[in-house]
Amino acid sequence: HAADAMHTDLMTITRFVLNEQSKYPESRGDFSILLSHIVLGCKFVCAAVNKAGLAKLIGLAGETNVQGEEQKKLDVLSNEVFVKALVSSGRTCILVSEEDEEAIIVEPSKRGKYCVVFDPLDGSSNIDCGVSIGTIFGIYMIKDAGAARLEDVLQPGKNMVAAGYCMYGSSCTLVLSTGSGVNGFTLDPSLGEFILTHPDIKIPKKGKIYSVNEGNAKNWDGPTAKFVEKCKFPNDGSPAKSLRYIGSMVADVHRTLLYGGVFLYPADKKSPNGKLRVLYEVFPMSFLMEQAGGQSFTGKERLVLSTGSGVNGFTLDPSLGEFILTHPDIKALDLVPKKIHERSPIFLGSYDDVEEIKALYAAEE
Ligand code: AHM
Ligand code: MG
Repeated sequence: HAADAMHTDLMTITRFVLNEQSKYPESRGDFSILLSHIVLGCKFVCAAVNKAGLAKLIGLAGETNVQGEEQKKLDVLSNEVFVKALVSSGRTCILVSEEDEEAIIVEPSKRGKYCVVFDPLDGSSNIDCGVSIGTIFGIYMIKDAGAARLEDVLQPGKNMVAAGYCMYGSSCTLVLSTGSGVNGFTLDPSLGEFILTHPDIKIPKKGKIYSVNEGNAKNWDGPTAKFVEKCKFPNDGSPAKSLRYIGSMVADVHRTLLYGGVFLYPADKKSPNGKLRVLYEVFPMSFLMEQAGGQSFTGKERLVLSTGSGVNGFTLDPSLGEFILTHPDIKALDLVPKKIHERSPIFLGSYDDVEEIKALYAAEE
């Protein structure tokens, strides 16, 4: 039986990635080694998150630990674990973490060709009430690890070789793309292994859900406001969409990926660049969305015109007095970040729904 085979032929994440890599004869297994260190970090954070409530109780009883130190905050602890796991893999040269102001340039003796950008524990304001939180990561590869420079991570998201997230929810789920589709793995706690449970994830072409912090509505720009209005009061006979917003990007994006719909963190008057960070939030999630057949848009490009077949970007050439096509089909993954902690507005999800948002921004010009 197929079901029996599923239970006895376990496709672990390690086996899956080794299989994928074997398609490239030049591959020396570096990526698999790097990934196994990321997976270790995820397992550690998963265990720590599950014990968080308990640790608090123990902390209350014992006040401080043996060394007389206060309990480390979970996001600080997660960052330390990931940084150490990534450096000790011997496969990284530059690390950018949401928790660290500066990029970490790995010491020469431990360097490898990968740059990893990550948010070790996103949504940490949700920890104390037990809501799902997650780790987000993106991976770039450079040619010469010896000459690693900060510019090597200031690259558009489309140059990433892999991206993923791990969600610490009712189960622990790791979603990964190495550039050929998206696959989801669930941690089997009894084995301590991530098992392939969601092969080849494809986002529905159109969804029934929108996900946004509507408390910011008074500060939204026109196209964002129009889009959300349309979700609630569609004027084309389609049914109204449901609103789901957890306030934890990994959980909101995970639901969007599986059920379809859109997730947006738009610009507003108070935060003209939105809230989410380009390198380790916007890029990895956009990469996964595109790989799953959805799309991702920043809404930020001002010079956008509709040509009837989708949306294209044109820039006015003042010497010619003509609009020249410069950004065919503007995508979030085309952004080139200038700073490691740069922010951008983001609209991502089902292909058709994002297409609607793009059209509203195009009509604005
Ligand atoms: P954080 O990095 O400080 O945890 O903030 C990021 C989180 C995302 O997980 C989530 O999508 C967003 O902030 C929610 O923001 P808001 O509370 O403004 O809706
Ligand atoms: Mg974050």
